[in-house]
Amino acid sequence: MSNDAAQSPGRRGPRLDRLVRAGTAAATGWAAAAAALGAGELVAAVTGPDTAPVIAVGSAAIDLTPTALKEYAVRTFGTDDKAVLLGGIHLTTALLAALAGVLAARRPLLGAGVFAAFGLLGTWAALARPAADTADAAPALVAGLAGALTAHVLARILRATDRTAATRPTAPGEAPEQDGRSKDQTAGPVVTSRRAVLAATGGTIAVGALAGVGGRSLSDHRDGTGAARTAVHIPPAAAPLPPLPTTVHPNVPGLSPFVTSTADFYRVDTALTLPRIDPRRWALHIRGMVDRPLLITFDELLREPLEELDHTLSCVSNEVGGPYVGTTRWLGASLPALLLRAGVRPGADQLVGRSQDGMTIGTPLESVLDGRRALLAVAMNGEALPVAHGFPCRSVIPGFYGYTSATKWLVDLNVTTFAAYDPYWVRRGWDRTGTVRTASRIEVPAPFARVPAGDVTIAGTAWATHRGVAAVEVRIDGGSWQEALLAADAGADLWRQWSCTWTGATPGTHRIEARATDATGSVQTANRAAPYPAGATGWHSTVVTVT
Ligand SMILES: Nc1nc2c(c(=O)[nH]1)N[C@H]1C(S)=C(S)[C@@H](COP(=O)(O)O)O[C@H]1N2
Ligand SMILES: [Mo]
Repeated sequence: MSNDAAQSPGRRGPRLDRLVRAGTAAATGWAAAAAALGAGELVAAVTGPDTAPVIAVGSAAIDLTPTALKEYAVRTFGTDDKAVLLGGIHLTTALLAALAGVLAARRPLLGAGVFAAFGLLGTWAALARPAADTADAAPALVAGLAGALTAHVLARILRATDRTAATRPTAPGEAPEQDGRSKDQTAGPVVTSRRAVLAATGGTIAVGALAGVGGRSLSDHRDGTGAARTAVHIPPAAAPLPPLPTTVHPNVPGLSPFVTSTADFYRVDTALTLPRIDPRRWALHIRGMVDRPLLITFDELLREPLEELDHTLSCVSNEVGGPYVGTTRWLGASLPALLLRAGVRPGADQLVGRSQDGMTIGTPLESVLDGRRALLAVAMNGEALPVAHGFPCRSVIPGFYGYTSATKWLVDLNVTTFAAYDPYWVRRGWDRTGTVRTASRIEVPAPFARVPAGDVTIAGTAWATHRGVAAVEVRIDGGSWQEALLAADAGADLWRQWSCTWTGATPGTHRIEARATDATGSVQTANRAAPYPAGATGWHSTVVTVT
């Protein structure tokens, strides 16, 4: 090597040069990832949005996540848990893609291999979905191929540039012409080809992003669920319920409304992309231990006499005092009536609902058939179910948490036994019955509120779904219990709101506690238990400052 070559392009050159080169290599990795994800989205426009590689991997991650971590995620991120998961997957992808790019710059085949391997991982994830078919493998396979190819090509361009940079100054014949006195001239062609690499990289990223966005909007466009939902005409109930009396709600500012608006209704599920179901193609199987298996289309379901049910749905993952609970007027066909028509055979003790995306939810059959009103619901609050809440049909069975009763996007009902089948959450260690535990929540004053001394209004909501709430008591700073005033009782399947006056509140920090008694006479336990495995227990408490 000539002296010029060793020195060029300057003393701190080699290190800076290596850094720039690594950065460029990392960028080629990102370009390959963009190409891969873009290609995956394009193919997913045909095979369905939930088969796109990131979504498929995310869904597999949700199913594989240990229960403790899932609980932590729900507790920490609430309804944002999915956004956090997707963010994490994208960040990990970006890091790994950068590493793969750097690797590819040394060994193009190895770098390409990393993308191929991730393509296979995505393929496995897509096929591992409970409702997967073979075509679902396509997006990740194509993504892996696109990523590997792009990584390989870009790495070779990068290496070609390196060779130009390394060889040009040492070429004996060229050195005087190219080099002359100026090092800038040496750098000239090198910089130009670096630019070529960057242009190729940037171009690929742009094309990948375009393909991704295009693929997404294509699948949104292809999906007619929104229009189909708007077109659905839900008939009225055969015997409509009277409106709820206004006396169910104590008129206390800050207290949640008695009926939860659909927009405010909590959403909990494992679906990274919402299942899109065309009601014209939807049908529900009722099968298993029955004399006459049924297959019911959506039109047939709507021709059943529809019933209304005022009901408070709650989630087993709700912490004491938490937000995952809501009250709505459901409308749907009678679930017990359809089960009787199918003819349940003796010995069956579990009813397992399965959703279009493969979720399974099991309910004690005896409870479904004990005379309580239970629905195959098609509407809430007077409108067709929103897609997020199970359109076109979900089950609603009072008395149980959502995870053992309220299958959204329901397509199959299997009459079976507890011995024969463990549904999704039971396989993860959750209680197989999922009876709603008695709960009371202090809503007014808000936690850490500052309130003026004197008489302070306390109000909240209590529920013991299907048993009903008989009493709520409140105490201050561990003193004696004071009975709260219960608002009107609208039925055992509904929560009950309450209020009371704390007279003579004195300045300082105080703790308010509340406990409910259900209609069986059982007082809510003080023992604090976490949601896992059968629902949180313990009294809700709020700390306020009286000024
Ligand atoms: N298909 C499907 N149905 C599901 C779930 C789910 O993950 N997938 N989650 C269940 C749980 S845990 C609850 S609490 C309720 C929540 O219903 P919502 O989102 O309409 O409030 O849906 C239940 N039904
Ligand atoms: Mo839940």
